[in-house]
Amino acid sequence: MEGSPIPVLTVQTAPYEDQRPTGGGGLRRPTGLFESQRNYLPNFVQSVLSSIDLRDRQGCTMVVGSDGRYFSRTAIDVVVQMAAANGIGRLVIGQNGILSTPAVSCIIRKIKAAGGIILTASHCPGGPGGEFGVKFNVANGGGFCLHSCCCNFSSLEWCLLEHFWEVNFPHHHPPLPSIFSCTPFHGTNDFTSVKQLLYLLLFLLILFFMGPYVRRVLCDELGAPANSAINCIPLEDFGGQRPDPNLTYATTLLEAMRGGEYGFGAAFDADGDRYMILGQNGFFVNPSDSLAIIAANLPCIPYFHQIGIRGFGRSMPTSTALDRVAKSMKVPVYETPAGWRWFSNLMDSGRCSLCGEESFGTGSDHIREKDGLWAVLVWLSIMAARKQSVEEIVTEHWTKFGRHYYCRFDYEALDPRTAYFIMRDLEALITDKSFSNQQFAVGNNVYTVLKTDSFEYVDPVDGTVTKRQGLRIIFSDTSRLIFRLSASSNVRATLRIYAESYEKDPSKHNMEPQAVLSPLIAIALKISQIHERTSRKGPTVIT
Ligand code: G16
Repeated sequence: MEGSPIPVLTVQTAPYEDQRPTGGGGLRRPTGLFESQRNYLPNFVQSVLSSIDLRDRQGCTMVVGSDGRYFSRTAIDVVVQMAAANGIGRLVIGQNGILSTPAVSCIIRKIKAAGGIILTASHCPGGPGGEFGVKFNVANGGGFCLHSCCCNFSSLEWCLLEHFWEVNFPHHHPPLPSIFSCTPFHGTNDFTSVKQLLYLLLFLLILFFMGPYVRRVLCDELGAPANSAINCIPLEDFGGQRPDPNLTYATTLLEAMRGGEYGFGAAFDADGDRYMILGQNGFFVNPSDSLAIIAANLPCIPYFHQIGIRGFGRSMPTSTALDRVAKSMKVPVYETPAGWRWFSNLMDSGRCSLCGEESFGTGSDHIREKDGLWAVLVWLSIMAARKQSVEEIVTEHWTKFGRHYYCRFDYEALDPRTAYFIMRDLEALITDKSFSNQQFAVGNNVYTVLKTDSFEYVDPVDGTVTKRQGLRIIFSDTSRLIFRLSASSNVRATLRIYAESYEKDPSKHNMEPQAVLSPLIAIALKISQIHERTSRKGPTVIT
């Protein structure tokens, strides 16, 4: 076997129209499509591999990991065989095929790989009836959006490799699949005080495939009791649960925390980039608040002593709570379109130290992905440094900066044409001159339109202009309504409505977000006519 060339097999194929890039970071579809459509996965993998310049591809190293969901092993087989035929020199694969998205980003950077392929559908359900997906990260560790190459080839090349799961290939040429421990590097902190805290604080983490990471980092290294981590064994169907860390789907955690026994609770999504934090009695930390609170407490985190705080980033729909903190710290804030990849340029150019999105993602420039476990470790560090509970930290933050009430309504699985026309008509309405200064009276509230636009992002690093990233209505009291179409949804469309309002008065900080935001939501429903036009009675998910 040593040094022997591996025969390459050429297979004819035809493009899939639905794999053309739509602006999302990768491909996410029902698992059944990957299983039943000929070459559905190989076509996309070929697009990914072809997007790497031939000179960079020959003999390079790539990282491969999955969230362990159903079809992952089959998919890794495909990736390995196609990588071999496409000249990749070495593949670094997670143990049992598992690596979280932040771990892939971290490993790519540490070992200077050309890129990585992550087999995950993130927070979407797994199993044969669930979803599957492929993401591609490039040499800086950040996610990449394929532009055009999905349909530019008519054949695929394979190397027929067998048994690479079991066999070590020390001298094989090419490739060298090396199995990598899936629990690397979380070294951005000093955890002495967190260790002390974990002896005092009963906490509960709900995990899907994050078990290996949590066991190693939180239980083995930091001494959290083993029984504080639940759902630790990676399952192909996530035990029938949806691995989506929010109040709608992480109900097991919510119920357990409501019992009052535990002081800290966290949930992750399947690929470990999203997280949700709950305090005792189920106290919910809104992700936009979490970002602002982490920003305000960065001096508790030793990593930021070393590198300094250069700037903050948030996606446009994320609440402006971060902006108040940034102003007080005299740190710039970059407002980007939704999606983590927009932060990459900012971090690569040294402009951004911490960033986040309302969709339960926070991270820093230690890697180029959002990092759920990192965010949990930061929260534990803040609690240890301040010797306060989750609720005390959040309410003190509101008292100091004011509270940004926030919620998001998702209308999922809409007919794409209907969703498109709703957005088109809404854009025409709100960008019409007659809409500015318009007043909306709802109950005792009157909202005056201050500014409207279709959000456009000018990348401060390379000057690239990206248009039509969501419709924004900003009212004179700084309340905001945002409408956008999801870029990561399936063949059906998802329309999201985001509502935000600001309350400075601490005596009004204990209200239910949906009650506070109901007048704004009423305006959103009225101007979009979404219920009338979709025959829906309400959103599918509220976060
Ligand atoms: C959604 C969220 C974005 C997020 C993206 C990818 O996009 O709104 O904030 O960046 O998912 O998340 P993940 O990496 O966990 O799959 P969209 O376009 O559907 O709103």
